[in-house]
Amino acid sequence: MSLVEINFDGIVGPSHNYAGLSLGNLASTRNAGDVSRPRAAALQGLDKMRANLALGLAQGIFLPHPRPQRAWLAELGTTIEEAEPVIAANAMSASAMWAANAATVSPAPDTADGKCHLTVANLRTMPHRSLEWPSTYGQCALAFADTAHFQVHAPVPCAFGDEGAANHMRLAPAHAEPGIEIFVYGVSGGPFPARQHIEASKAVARLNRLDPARTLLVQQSEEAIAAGAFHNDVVAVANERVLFAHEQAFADKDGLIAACERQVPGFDYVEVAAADVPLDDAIRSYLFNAQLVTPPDGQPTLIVPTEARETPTVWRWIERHVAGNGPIRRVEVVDVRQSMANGGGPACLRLRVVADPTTVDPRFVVDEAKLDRIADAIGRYWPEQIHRGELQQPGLIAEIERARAALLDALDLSELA
Ligand code: SUG
Repeated sequence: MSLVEINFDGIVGPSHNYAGLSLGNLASTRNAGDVSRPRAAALQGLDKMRANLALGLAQGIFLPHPRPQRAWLAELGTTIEEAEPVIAANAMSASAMWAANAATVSPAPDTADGKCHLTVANLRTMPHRSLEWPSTYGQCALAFADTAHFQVHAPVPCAFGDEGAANHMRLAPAHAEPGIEIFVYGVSGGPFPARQHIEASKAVARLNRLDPARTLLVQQSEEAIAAGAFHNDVVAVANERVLFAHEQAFADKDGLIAACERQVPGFDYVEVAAADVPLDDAIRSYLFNAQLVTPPDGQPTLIVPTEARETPTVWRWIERHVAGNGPIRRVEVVDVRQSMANGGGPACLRLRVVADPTTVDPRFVVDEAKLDRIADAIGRYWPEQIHRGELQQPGLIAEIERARAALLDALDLSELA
C-alpha cells in the first residue's frame, strides 16, 4: 500500500452560472446576474489539474451532476419550464464543482478499522447545495467501491448542517502517518448563517471511526463568518504538520495551537496577522483557499488564485514568507476566476483523499491524456456563455443535458446518467 494525497477536482458543469444564491458568500452576492462562461470555467479547472500533475501530484475528478435537477423539481410539484425563476436557478446550479463540500474524508491511518472513511455532506443550509448529496453519494460509492479500503457513509440527518471537508483539517507528520483531525463548526455568524453545526461535526467524527482522543472540535470565529468566511477553508488550510491560518480564523486560537503542539510531532503554525493582511483582503483574495500541498520533491507548495497576486497586502506577505525561509517553500498561481466569482477558490474545487491510487476506480483518476479527452468534450459541448434570464430556455437546457451526457460517455461513466 502506498498512501498518497489525491486531489479530486469537481469538473465545472455546463450550467455554471451566477445566480447569487449563497447568502454570506460575498462573491456570490457581488456577481449575481453576471454573464457566466461555463466553457472557460471548466477549462480553467482543467488547467489547475494540469498544474497539479506537473508538480507530480496524484489527481482525480468528480463529474458534474445532472442539471436541471428534474427529480427535485418534481418533488416540488413543478418543472424547469414552469418553476419560479429562483427555484429554477437552484435546480440549475453547477455548485457540485466545489468538491471540498462533497464529503469529509478520514484516511486509513486515522480510523479504528484501518479503512478510509468518507461521509457525504448534506449541505442543507443552502437550497441549491442541499440537492447535491444523492449524486455525490452515487459517485463516491462508485469511485471508492473497494470496500476492503473504503467506506462511504450517507449524510448525517439534515437536522444538522454539514458542509464536508471545507470545515475539516488534518494534521500529521506525513500524509501516510496517523494524524489528528480538526472539525471547525460555527455558532453564529452575525448576519450570515453558520453552515457547519457542531452536532454534525461530532456525528461525522463518529461515523468516520475516529479516535476521540485525536479529534478536535474547534469553533470558527464569529467575526470570520460575519466578514464572509462562510467555510473555514476561506481562512485556514492545513497540510501535514503545517497549519496556515489568519489570526482571526478561530474563536480560541491559543487552545487550538496548544492542542496541536501536544499531539502533532513537529507542528508548525504559520499565522497571517490582521495587521499585515486584514480579514477583508484575505477573504477577497482567497489567500487561505489555496491548496497547500507536498509534491514529491518535498517542497511545501501553496497554490493560490490570481486574485492573491493582485491583492498588494497578500502578495507582500507571500513574498516575504518565501524569502524568509518559512515552511511554505514555493508558490504557484492559478487562474480559476470563473469559480472565484462564485466564491470558490483552488481549494474549494478539490476534495483531498489520502489513499493508494490503485484502490480507486481508475475512471476517476486522471493523467494528461485523459484531461485532453475531457477538454475536447468541454470545448465541443459546454455553452460558451449563460446570460441572466436564460436558465429556463429549452435550447440551453437541451445543450446542458447533451454536454454532460457526452462527457460521461467519453469517460465510460454513463452509469452515472
Ligand atoms: O457554497 N458558491 C459556493 C462556494 C463554495 C466554496 N467552497 C468552499 N469554500 N469549500 C457556496 O457558497 C454560489 C452559487 C451562486 O450564487 O450561483 C455558490 O454556491
